[in-house]
Amino acid sequence: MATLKDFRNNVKPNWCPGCGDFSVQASIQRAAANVGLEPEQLAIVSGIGCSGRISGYVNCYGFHGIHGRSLPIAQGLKMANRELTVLASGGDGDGFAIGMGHTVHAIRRNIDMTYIVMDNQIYGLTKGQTSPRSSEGFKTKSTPSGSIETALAPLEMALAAGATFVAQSFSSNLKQLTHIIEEGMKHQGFSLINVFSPCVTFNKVNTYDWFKENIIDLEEIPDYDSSNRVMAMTKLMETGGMLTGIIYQDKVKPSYENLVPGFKEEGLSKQDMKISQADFDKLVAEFR
Ligand SMILES: Cc1ncc(C[n+]2csc(CCOP(=O)(O)OP(=O)(O)O)c2C)c(N)n1
Ligand code: SF4
Repeated sequence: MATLKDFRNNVKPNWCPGCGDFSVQASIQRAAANVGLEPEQLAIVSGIGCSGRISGYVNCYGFHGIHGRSLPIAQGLKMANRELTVLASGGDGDGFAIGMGHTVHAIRRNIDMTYIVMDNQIYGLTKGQTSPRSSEGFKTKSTPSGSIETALAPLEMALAAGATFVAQSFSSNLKQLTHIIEEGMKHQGFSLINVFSPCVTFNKVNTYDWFKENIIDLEEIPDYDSSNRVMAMTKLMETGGMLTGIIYQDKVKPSYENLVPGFKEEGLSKQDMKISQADFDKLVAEFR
């Protein structure tokens, strides 16, 4: 059985020292080993951004896509081979700005995969512009007088779009993050995991200390019921979206692929895809 070591490769991440993305990488590797995967059973598809590099830093199948497009690729991959455990990942810019259309529809489509957003509330790779997650008043080179736009509330957005698994964690909490990724991998449907993953180089406001002061863990909320969508929405709104933990999970709704009639359990690579001459001729005849 594979261990954590088997999910490590010899590529040295070029993230800045202290970047939150290191912990996300470590948590994915731990979670994959803990749920009993082998490297060849896992695929990570990423977008563009500092966070997007993660697909090259884990020993498994990796696909570094284009900006905002990790989800179409990941969904295609899962539909082509449902035996694979598929992770999509990227930054808040990748998923909530250019890729937002894909994010909303992937959530409501509910294909069985896990989407990890490394949310640093800024564009890191392009050297620090305002993102849809930046707070009002946030000053960067692109908003020198402070952002006048409302920050996106991704988890409320996900609930409204019909998400079946909504969770949030923090890079500093490796234990919780690993557990949530494991649960996301095990969930039968689309799981969204937003991770507060500080950019130590360009975001001097939403720092590790800032998150520590502002995060509210679900364990602090008495009688919280993660199967109650209305409670999830209410608590998120009451806490300004700063909740961490598994905020909502619908364990009943079948995933997309389980609703497709005749969709084969076995990956395409293992199926006999040959078509007989008779069937081929019949098909061609339909277009005459
Ligand atoms: C189509 C397209 N538009 C813009 C860019 C430039 N670009 C690259 S990464 C990025 C944003 C990075 O921010 P985020 O997705 O939050 O990831 P981070 O670097 O913070 O991890 C942008 C705008 C691009 N590569 N492709
Ligand atoms: S610029 Fe920010 S997000 Fe990018 S590697 Fe450095 S700390 Fe991480």
